Amino acid sequence: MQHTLIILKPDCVQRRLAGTVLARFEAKGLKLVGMKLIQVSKALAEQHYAEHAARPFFGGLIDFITGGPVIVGVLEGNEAISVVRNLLGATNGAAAAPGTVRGDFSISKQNNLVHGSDSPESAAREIALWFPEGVVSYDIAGSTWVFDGA
Ligand code: IDP
Ligand code: MG
Repeated sequence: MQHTLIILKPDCVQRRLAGTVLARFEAKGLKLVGMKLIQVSKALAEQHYAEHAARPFFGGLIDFITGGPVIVGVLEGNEAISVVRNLLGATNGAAAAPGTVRGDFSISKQNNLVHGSDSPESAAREIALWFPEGVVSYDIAGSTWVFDGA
């Protein structure tokens, strides 16, 4: 089972699409093991997006992600990292495939609603950064109907 970090970005919260997006993750079979609504500090935003520090859009991206509260969470499930990335779709909402979160709800490169970790290394780094207190371990009754181990 993998863990992956999701961030429902300020546009998602402000557009009141958080429940809609979370419903898609739950319906897929992913389990929430961490979740909180927070106002992100500039320092945390810059750490999270450190790999993009030299990009021309970096300043705007930091303003965007700190421009309103976000809901940050950790999802658990079989192949959770790639499953979430596939549910999100391409970075540019205008090009993302219909049926994906970005393809259905975003028409922007920046305001694309949700972040998902892109690799096991990123997931480990991001979960430690956003959830230093750790996540919750629990069982969901009947989970073998969702994933049988194969
Ligand atoms: P990802 O979120 O699909 O992994 P990245 O390339 O890692 O995409 O970029 C991180 C975030 O930076 C994107 O989700 C988006 O919000 C923003 N971003 C990416 N490319 C651009 C751009 O060309 N202009 C403005 N914002 C961008
Ligand atoms: Mg990325």
